[in-house]
Amino acid sequence: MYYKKQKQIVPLLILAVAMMIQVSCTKQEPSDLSAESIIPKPVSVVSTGDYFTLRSNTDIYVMGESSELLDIGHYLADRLRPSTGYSLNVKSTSGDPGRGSILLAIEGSSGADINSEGYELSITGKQLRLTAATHAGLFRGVQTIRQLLPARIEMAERQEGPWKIASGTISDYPEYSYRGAMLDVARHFFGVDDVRRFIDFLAYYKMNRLHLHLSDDQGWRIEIKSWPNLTLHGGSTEVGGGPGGFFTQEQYRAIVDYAEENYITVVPEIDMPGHTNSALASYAELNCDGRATELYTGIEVGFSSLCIDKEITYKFIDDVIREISEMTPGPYFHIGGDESHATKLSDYIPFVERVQEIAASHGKQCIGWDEIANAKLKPNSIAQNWANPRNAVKAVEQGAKILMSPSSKAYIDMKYDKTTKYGLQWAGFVEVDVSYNWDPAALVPGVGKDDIVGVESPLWTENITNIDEIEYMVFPRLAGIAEIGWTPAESRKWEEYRTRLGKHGERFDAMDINYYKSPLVDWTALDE
Ligand code: TNX
Repeated sequence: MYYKKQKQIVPLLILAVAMMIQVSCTKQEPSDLSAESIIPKPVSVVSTGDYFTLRSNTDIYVMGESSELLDIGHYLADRLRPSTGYSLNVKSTSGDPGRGSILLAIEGSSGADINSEGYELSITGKQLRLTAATHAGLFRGVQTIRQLLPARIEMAERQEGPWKIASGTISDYPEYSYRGAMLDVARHFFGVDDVRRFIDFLAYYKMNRLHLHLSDDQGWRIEIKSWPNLTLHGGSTEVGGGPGGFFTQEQYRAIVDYAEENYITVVPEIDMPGHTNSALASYAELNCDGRATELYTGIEVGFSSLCIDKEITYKFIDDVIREISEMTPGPYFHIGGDESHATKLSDYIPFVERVQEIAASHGKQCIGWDEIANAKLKPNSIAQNWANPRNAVKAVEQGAKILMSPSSKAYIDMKYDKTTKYGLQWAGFVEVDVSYNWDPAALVPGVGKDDIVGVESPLWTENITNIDEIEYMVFPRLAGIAEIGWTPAESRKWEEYRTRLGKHGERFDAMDINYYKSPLVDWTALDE
């Protein structure tokens, strides 16, 4: 084979030059929409061979006067302005704004109204038109627009154009309604700015749930006005003995608001009855023996338990769930329930049943780690499958739904391989292919697609201490989990995804994300 190639060296050279010209042309003038590397992969893409150009006089129009629509227009303009340097005015219109414009419109009858987050993007040489049945759908579609522009669009400094988008039509909607990630702010505390950046990451990959693990043995991270010592004392340290920290209620509200602007629902978790040492250290009366425990800065699990027999325990839980629920517009309250090794099963069961009722009395639907399936579940409770598939089956048999977070695939605190500096490895190494290559509906026999609300990747932070380390564990695995939640299983193939993911390397660079350059992927770097 090789020799033949050498004999044909001249025609090959011509071919190579022709291909180079073609490649540089496609870079300049993208003309094949279906060849773009969008993650999550859209349901349907039809290419028409032309392109739309974003110019200095391009304006963003929204159909009608709605302030929510205008906000989405401004969100798009704000993303595109720093790198293009264009003014990108956002205006209301009642009719077709014509040539050279971007138009965002709510259209109940749009082909993408299959569910509430679908959208349709129609790109011609003249106009870029994004329609959806809901604002959330438009917001998801805006992420597609960002990904169709050159990676440099994400840079904070002004870049050279041209800013071209291949023409065609994209019709898109998610496979699952719950697509999220969890951040453990209890083992190490992370402030509002770090959480905002985490939310930006979720939004870029069309995720819609942010689960915050707000309490654990090592720290209590959310101000509760009726139990102030929880944060004053219980929030004063973290793993390794650092200063810890906590969100004031005002800061928590700011996170909820920022998530809402990104059409992301916050899922607050207070882990119980185990993982509660920080509360037990803050209030002596929560302990069966009436004596406060010491603060804890190690990483063992399964040694603490709320006192199941004391009425004050339920007063405490009621106050905590009430105060957090009042600040949380989303429907969920996560009650934890994992690794309660210091609680007898005969105590655990009535405890979980009572806490579900307390959450319901504050208008919330319960999520809990899969162990909660040992108790009688309310029909709207959700069991988060992380460890024991038998618990998932038990939950489904009770009519409850499942959130899929299998630790050996979805845990983004697991090391990629033996060289990874951060994270744990009790569930095995989770390389990028391992975290991508699975189907939630084919994981547990007896748990099918209709039983599953979606997927979530938890980031536990026993040995993750700053945003750079968070980014390294999150990227690139988050993109793959997002695709599992959005794209139908039959459209997902690792070999094809791998190529698309490689192209996102330059987007990670442009966003200044510290990502893991997995050797399984050919990364495209940003040429600056
Ligand atoms: C198990 S996953 C836990 C957490 C740890 C995690 C570390 C789960 C529900 N419980 O307490 O942080 O392992 O990977």
